Amino acid sequence: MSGNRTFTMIKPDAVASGHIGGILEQICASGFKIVAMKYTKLSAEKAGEFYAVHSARPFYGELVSFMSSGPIVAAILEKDNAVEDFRKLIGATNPAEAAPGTIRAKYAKNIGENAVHGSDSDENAAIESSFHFAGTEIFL
Ligand code: IDP
Ligand code: MG
Repeated sequence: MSGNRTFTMIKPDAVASGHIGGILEQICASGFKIVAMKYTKLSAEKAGEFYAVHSARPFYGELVSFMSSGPIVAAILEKDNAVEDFRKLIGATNPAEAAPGTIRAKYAKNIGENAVHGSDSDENAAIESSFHFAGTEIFL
């Protein structure tokens, strides 16, 4: 059975462009409940750790530098089938391929600066949530 939580970040490009409100509005209107949230900034070291799974990819350096370039909003979201439904809501990694109306189609600049993160599995949702939040920062 699939889990009911996922983890997201509004990335530095979307924060800098003033889209925090629009993105959170769309997330909530799509049936997700925010159970944890913070406005924060990743150091290059923390961004590198978060994306360690991509360390062999050619874009890793660029990704780490982008994700530590400015503040982000990190959040844990709750909904039935959260991981899959949220990936649908954000759209494809490359906004040129993202379905119309998805968050990335509306707000992403390009394949790197693509507005939002969404966990790709229940296991990673749990790992990523505990990377950013203590148990005392999660409210049901
Ligand atoms: P996802 O965010 O849709 O799960 P992943 O393949 O897990 O996509 O890649 C993680 C992040 O790395 C992407 O969201 C994007 O910011 C960045 N990224 C992925 N592919 C590229 C690329 O080809 N060039 C630059 N950045 C990329
Ligand atoms: Mg991914």
